[in-house]
Amino acid sequence: MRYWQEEEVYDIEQKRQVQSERLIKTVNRVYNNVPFYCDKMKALGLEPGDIKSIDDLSKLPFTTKQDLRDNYPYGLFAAPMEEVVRIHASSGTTGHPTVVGYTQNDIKMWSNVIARSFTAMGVTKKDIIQVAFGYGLFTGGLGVHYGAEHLGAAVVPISGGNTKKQIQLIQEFGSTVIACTPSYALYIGETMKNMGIDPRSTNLHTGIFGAEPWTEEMREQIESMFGINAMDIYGLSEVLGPGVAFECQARSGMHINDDHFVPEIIDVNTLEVLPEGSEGELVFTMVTKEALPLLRYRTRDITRLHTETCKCGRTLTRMDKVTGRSDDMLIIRGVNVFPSQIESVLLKVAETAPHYVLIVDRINNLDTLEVWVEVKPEFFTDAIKSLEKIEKHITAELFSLLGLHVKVKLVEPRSIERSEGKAKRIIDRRK
Ligand code: DLL
Repeated sequence: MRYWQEEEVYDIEQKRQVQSERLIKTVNRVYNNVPFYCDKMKALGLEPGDIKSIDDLSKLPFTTKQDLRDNYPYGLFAAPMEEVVRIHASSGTTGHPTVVGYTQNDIKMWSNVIARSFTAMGVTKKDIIQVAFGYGLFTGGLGVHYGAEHLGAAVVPISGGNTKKQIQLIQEFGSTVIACTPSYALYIGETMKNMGIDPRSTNLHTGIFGAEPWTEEMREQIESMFGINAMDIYGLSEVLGPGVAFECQARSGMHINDDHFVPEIIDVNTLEVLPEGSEGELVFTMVTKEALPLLRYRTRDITRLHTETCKCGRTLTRMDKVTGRSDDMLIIRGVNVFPSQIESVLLKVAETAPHYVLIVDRINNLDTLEVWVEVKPEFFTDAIKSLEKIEKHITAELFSLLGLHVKVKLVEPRSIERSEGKAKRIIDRRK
């Protein structure tokens, strides 16, 4: 298999050394330039000199999304504005958005890790990459764009939405790769079918999907719909944007670009670092970023880490597919439920389409969960009995997985709103 650069196959000692050198530099940088970190370190009785290698990482303070909001917009920047060349922001549901910045070197690093990621997915400079992630304050579009150009591929910067145009360009420009959210890919495929176009008839060979959780079952649906390889790309604005981690063709978890973003898994309650292989919250320390190097940023994403060498030969730490965000975890009558668990059940049912929403409510002080899922047009019938049979089947499957009685409601084909970006799958009526 091909690599983009040698950092992907560093041995343990080389990696430790690079991470340690970079961490020391970063700690000095934030201590001297970001009052927030200087205060936090002093409060812990820490000086930059106390951080001698990557083994000292856990001594450092955590950073949360709230810290970014409290220091809105530029309070955590570690570079002067004259060195900042790009600003992105992620819109939160509450309060200020979080604002992130990049220097020229940050943009170079970003392009490089994207080129690395695409190479691992089997994408080359010969490809025509249709970028259907949103361009703008969202990091998806421009992040992928610069990396795809750096790889040398031809970029079609269409951004998200405008689905008929997407389809026209896939056909007429002969795009070989599409990058978007997995839910948008489904929407594009469905629209093609409605227009009488076979989604398997195009030049597409690879889809690069991310920005939201998706299950293996969703991958199978997308792959068979388009006849492509559906590859996973992970990232978050606060750390970089897309390209923090990527899947290789061995499909054995996602490789974290850990020469730039050093990962840890912590217990959400005790905040202790957990041993390799344990499930917990993913935390990143950015050791090469100049404009916004955050220490131990709590992602809220739940996953596991693995450090053994991958079948592809890369030694970059791997993370499992994200199960969900700790803030998306529903606690229904004491049972922890991730939307992804429900998705994996729904997508195995032959009669239902991969379009669903979860409605959470509180009735008489009890949390309730309803699952609304679309029936495929060919199974939609007026015969209540046959619909009831499908509902019962799904209810039983969910019960056997979750140990929880969930109300399942089948809804008409195409009645659930489609998404051109991140799908909104939870409607919480408790708030
Ligand atoms: O979604 C960056 C991105 C753009 C990643 C394009 C991949 C592709 P945010 O809007 O800040 O940034 O959202 C970050 O999205 O913490 C995860 O919860 C979720 N997420 C991103 N990628 C994946 C993925 C971008 N591959 C949040 N699988 C993260 C599961 C993902 N969840």
